[in-house]
Amino acid sequence: MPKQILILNGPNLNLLGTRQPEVYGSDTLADVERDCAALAAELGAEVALKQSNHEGALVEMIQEARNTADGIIINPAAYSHTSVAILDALNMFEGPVLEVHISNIHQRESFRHHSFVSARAEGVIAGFGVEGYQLALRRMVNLLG
Ligand code: CA2
Repeated sequence: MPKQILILNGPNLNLLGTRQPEVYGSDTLADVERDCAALAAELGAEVALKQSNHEGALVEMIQEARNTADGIIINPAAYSHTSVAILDALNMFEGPVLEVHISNIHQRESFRHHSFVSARAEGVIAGFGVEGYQLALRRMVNLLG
């Protein structure tokens, strides 16, 4: 049975590729989903990509993942910097968690330098553009063995 990997995205990432291309590039979330699905197939895994603008919905998706996913790759977007609820939900997930940021959050405003989720994540990728999702996916497949 192929390993199941959830790629979870937080608020405003549904608009990826439509604004601020100098910060986030021009790929859309649908492009990310297509590229990750293709890479997952090469690596013998399966991905499901989800996005929500709502903190509680993201918490519920993480809770559901306890029964449906072996690992989670998450870009919590702005909730990275504010959400103890998402951190708590991830702490109740037993598999590996990897955190992705498209931009280099450490090069930006100081309020973006801290992420609550990083305390839970096995690894963090920031500043590699949307390529970060693919790098995280390769790492996740290795972690899942
Ligand atoms: O760099 C990242 O991936 C972020 O998680 C993106 C968040 C930001 O709040 C974090 O500090 C860093 C913002 C997501 C906004 O998504 C859009 C991207 C392009 C166009 C419109 C929205």
